[in-house]
Amino acid sequence: MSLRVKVVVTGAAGQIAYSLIPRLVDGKTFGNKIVDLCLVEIPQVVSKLEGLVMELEDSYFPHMGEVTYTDNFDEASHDADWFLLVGSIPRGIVYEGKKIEERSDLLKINGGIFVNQGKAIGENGKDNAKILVVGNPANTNALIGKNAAGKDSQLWMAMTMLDASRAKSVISKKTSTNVSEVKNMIIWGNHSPTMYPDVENAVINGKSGTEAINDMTWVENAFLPTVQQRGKSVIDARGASSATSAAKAALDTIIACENTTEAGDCFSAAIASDGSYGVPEGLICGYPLMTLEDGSVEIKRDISLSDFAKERFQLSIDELSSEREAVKHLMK
Ligand code: NAX
Repeated sequence: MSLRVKVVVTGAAGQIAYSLIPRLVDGKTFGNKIVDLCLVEIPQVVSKLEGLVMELEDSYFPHMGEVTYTDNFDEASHDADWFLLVGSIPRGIVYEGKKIEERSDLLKINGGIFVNQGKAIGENGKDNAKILVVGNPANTNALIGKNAAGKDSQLWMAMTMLDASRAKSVISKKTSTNVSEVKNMIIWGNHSPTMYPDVENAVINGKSGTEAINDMTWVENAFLPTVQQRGKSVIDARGASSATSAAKAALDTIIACENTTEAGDCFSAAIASDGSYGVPEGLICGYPLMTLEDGSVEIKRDISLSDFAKERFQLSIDELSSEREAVKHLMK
């Protein structure tokens, strides 16, 4: 096993990155490996990264290797093991004279970015590189990037771990259980308000979610809207989108991929469908995943879905299909 790992982070001057980057080199996320960081930003703000690098140097991180920063993604991508694609143009900003409010506008602008980044990752990244897309619309950005990369040995994921952690927190409060006792938490579908967080298949203190909660009215009227709208609630309360929790979720996704998944558990991320659970092939869809002993990441295939779950999941699959349709001109 390599004792060094190279991690590329885009959006490195943004608010998620400020919580994320120090914890990549703290000796916990990648264990004992030395972590080389390559931080990427757009030309307008790349110089700010000098300050972040100074802070990293001043922080006493024995596991930190070489740290570089650039506005040239191609250059950054060489021989990288992990790509954390956090950078994207957020909703609400004015871009080329237009306020970006619609998901369709976000798809257009960010889609173009992910074509170029995907190509560079396919050409220059390690053959077994793992790519975690955080920047929204995460699933469809990952779809575009994976398509442009054209290398099946690389694992493209869109982040749904934050949604899973939010769901665990709501369940733990409802059942007066510690969050660590909520396992097998699956987010099906898109990282958007159509996602389906699956209480029925969660395992709570060793009991099935259906048995431990036994209150579908609460699931439908309280749990689902709370989790699906949590991103908006944080924005309303904080005046900015989730940052420290999103960073923690990205770290938890890396840790889940770097370590074998315990029996009876799974982790949440969206990966390319192979047709499992009736999802059209190729869509980047939220699934229950497991990391096997050989380090490969697989979809957990023995989950059964109730009619209620299937109906909700289908709404999210339909949304992913329509997003794919909207970006088909960006796919080769
Ligand atoms: P910020 O606006 O603070 O930072 C984004 C940074 O990305 C900016 O510094 C910007 O200059 C940079 N950037 C833009 N285009 C770039 C490019 N082509 N290459 C490199 N850098 C580029 O946003 P932040 O709060 O950090 O959020 C980043 C993204 O995460 C947003 O798209 C946001 O919507 C998304 N989120 C995704 C979540 C998830 O669970 N998947 C949850 C949190 C968050 O909402």
